[in-house]
This record gives sequence, C-alpha cells and structure tokens, in this order.
Amino acid sequence: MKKTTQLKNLICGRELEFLMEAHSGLSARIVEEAGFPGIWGSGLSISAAMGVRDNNEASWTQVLETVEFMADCTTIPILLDGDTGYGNFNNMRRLVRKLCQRGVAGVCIEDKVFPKTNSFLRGEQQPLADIDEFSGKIKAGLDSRIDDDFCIVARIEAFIAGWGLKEALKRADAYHRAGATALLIHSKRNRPDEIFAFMKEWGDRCPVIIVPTKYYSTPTEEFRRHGIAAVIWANHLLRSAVKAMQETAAEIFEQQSLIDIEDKVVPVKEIFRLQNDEELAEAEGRYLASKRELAAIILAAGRGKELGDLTLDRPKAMLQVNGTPIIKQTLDQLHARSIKDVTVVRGYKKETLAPLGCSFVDNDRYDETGELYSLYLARAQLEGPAVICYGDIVFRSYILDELIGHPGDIVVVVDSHIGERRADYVGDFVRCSEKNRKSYDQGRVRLRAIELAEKGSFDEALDGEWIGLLKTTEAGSSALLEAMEELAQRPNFKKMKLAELLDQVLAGGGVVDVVYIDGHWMDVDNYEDFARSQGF
Ligand code: SPV
Ligand code: MG
Repeated sequence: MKKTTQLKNLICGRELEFLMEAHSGLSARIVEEAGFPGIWGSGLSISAAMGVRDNNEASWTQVLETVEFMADCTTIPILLDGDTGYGNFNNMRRLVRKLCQRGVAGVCIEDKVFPKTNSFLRGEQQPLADIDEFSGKIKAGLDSRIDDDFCIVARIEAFIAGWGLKEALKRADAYHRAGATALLIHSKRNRPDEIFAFMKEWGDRCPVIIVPTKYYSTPTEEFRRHGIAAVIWANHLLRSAVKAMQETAAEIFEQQSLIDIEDKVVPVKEIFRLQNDEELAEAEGRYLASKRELAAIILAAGRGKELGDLTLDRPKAMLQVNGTPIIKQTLDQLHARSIKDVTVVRGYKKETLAPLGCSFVDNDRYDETGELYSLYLARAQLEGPAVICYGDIVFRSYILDELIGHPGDIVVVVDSHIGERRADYVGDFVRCSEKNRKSYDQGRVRLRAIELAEKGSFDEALDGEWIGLLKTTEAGSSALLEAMEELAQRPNFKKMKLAELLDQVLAGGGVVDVVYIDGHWMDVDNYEDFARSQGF
C-alpha cells in the first residue's frame, strides 16, 4: 500500500493510533522496527539534531533532505512537522509537491507566523496566523498534491498562544471547511483539560491528533475514550539519545578508557545491521563477483643443471638477463599490472630469492619433483583467478596483457614460431583447433592436445609450443585444482610436469583457450639459451 494511503487510513481509522518521533534515517528505522505504524518528523528533533533552534533556522530544503533519508530507509509513512509551511501559500505549494516527490506521506502545518517558535517557548507572545490566510494555505497545499491520499493536517495553536476554547473551535471549523485531512490540537498544560473540552465540543466532525508531551501522565485510555484519532510521541527518541550520549561522553572523558563503556553501548555490528549492510554484501556478491583480484604463482624451484657453473650459487630464475634476474623481470611485469599477490615457489638455493620481497612457498624436494608438485604446494593461491608462470622465461609485456584480457577460464600462451627448433629441442608442443593465422579476426582458438615433450619429439605439423605461461579465472582455478587432486592420486605425481595437468583438464572435457604469439619470448635452459637471452 502507498505510504500516503497508509497514513490516511491510520489517521482516519476508528482505532487510536500512535506516531513516534524520528529525526534521522537511523532513528526512523528504529521507530519502524519498534512496530509503530507511522513516524512523526518532528521539527524540534530535526532542528535539535542539527544543532540549531526550532525557529526555522534550518532551511526547508535541509529539512526536506533529512526527511528524504528517513523515507528512503523505512516502509511506514512519515507525517512531517512542516511548521508554518515555511512562508505563504506559494511556499506551501512547493513544499507539498516536493514532499510528494520524496516519498513523505503528509505534512502538518501550524497556524503561526514564519519564522515560528517552539510551542513550549514564550507561547503567550506568539502571534497566530490570520484564519483566512491559513485556510488559503491549506487549500493551496491540497491543490498541489501529486497524490490524492497525501495528508494535510492543520494544527491549532490557540491554546498555546493563550486563547480559549472559542477561538480554538472557530479555527477548527475554518480549517476543516478548507479541507484539512485532520486537525492537531496542541496544549502546553500538564493536564489534558483544554484538549478534552475541545473534543467534547468538536465531536467526530474530523479526526483529531494530539501531542501529550506536557500532559504525559494522562492514561492512554482517556485519549481513546475522548475519541482522539492519533497520539504523537513527539520527541522521546531524541531525548533518550541525548541522555545516553551525555552519560557516555562524560564517562569516557573521565576514564580516558573504553573498558567500562563497551558493554553499555550497542556493538558496532548493530550499527551495521541498522544500516542494512547485509543487503550491500549480498549485492556485492551479485555485481562484483568478477572483480576478484588476480594472484600469481611463479615456479622457480629448479636449479637448471644444464647451465652448469652458472647455477652453482643460484637457481636459473635468478640468472641475470640484461642486468636483471629473469624472475625479477616477470615480477616487475606483474606489479606493473597491479598484480600484487605473487607467490614464488622456490627450492634450490632458496635464500638467494629472498630479496625479491614477495611471498614464498618452499619446495625443498626440488631435486626429485616436477613443476606440477611445486604448483601443488602453492595451491592455496588458486582460490581465485591467477596467472601461473615458469620462473625461467622472459617475454615481451604485451603477451601478459593479451593473456589477462582473454575471457577464457583457462588460457595458455602458445608460440607458433617453432619452425627453427632443432630436432633435439625439448618443449611442450601443442595441437590447437586451428593454426595461428596472425590476423585480428582469428576467432577463439582451443587447445586440442599437449605433447608430453621428449627429446626428438618435435614435429613440423605441430601448431606451436606452450611457453609456460597461463591464466585462470576463478572457475578455471577450481577446474585446475580438481584436475590436480585427481593427478595427486597417481604414484608418479611428484615427477609430473605442468603440461600433464593441462592434459588432464582436456581429458576431463575441460576447455583450454589459446593466445597465439609469434616469438617474442625465450626460456633459458642451457648455455646457448643464456648467451642468446642477453640480446633479448
Ligand atoms: C515538534 O515535535 O516539533 C512539535 C511538537 O511541533 S512541539 O514541540 O510540542 O511543539
Ligand atoms: Mg514542531
């Protein structure tokens, strides 16, 4: 049901109803959770919470903004205390239109003069509005409604200003005839005498609302008996909050510690609950799922025996190519793409990698194990999307960009430039769904098979060589983990190469995409590679 209709039913229904004051989104939410059917947007409380006086010191648009926050976070209707309507009939027209647009269900205006003063301050000196002028303001408000159920409550301040019952009734009659949804009759006495006298004379001509702040000790049953339509508890959330804040501030100031206060205040998680953080967390899961950060794993446990003396004191990943260790070049490329979460699996001469300043996983059995086992040791990094890279390759930076930008779940980089390989070259040769056409309109290429490289297995008909670089999405990482767990059951698991993992994914029906390159990388396996790499 529309909030306007809810408020109208509440005011015009036969039962005595209750509206509770709120002055902010948070307090409005608390009112709704307590079970109240409606909210009183109190002028006193809203201005006090802003630290200004209830004398129209806050502009009407500032009030509008506050009440919009209140409306946004609640489902029950708000009756705004609109003071005098912030001006004449014209200001009232604009106010009503704006309140309708912002989801406020009704406004109460009082028959005083702008700028008003709170009814409990110097009441006798407060001039009342001209009856005809105020009646015109009510009509202007009614004519400006965007929603016919928007309520306009006319508040009579005759008792507050020291006038008697006759004046109050005269005004009630005029405002009722002007079309007000209901009347609010206010009193500053500590007994409800003048309110009940008014009710006896007025009867049930239209709904009457009261604000028993001063005559608070009157039993609620009496209000019911006198035919009151609704009671407004006008300022009690603000007043209770002030008391709690004063006590807490004083205690913390005194103690210079939080130790005694923690159990007297709500936990921070209660604030998060009132802010509905749960909804945001759920929405983040829905809309930000693909935003998980890329992690990287570099496999650098092996020595590189073929490099002889060069790797006596360091693993081959730490050999310098053009003045910088190979692995450092890869790290720099990852960092340049904001991939900060990098784990290096190290083994041989592991202490020499320490200056790299990244995370390490140690494979101390590097001599008897293969790369797959190294990856297995770092599998915690495969919780989300990841880049996996051999520690002994150098490559041009665009290759990493193309790999990361590819939408596939598991993507490998394949060099199609293999024509010059020697017959005894050892590499992970592959067959793909099509050859590298080296053209922009080459569609998606899939990996069909990966040859488990043996010396002399090189064959001209192959489509390329996997360079030891791949990336996964979150789903791709799960698929790799699953394949890895299956292989881990095999007796020769510790000796396996990474290519065997890709083979296992393919065997299980998984899809592996290919990013083709044409050279622009090299690995360093022997003296000759190392010499050539210095010109890379
Ligand atoms: C308010 O809550 O701002 C009111 C009621 O107008 S009273 O303060 O009693 O005037
Ligand atoms: Mg007020």
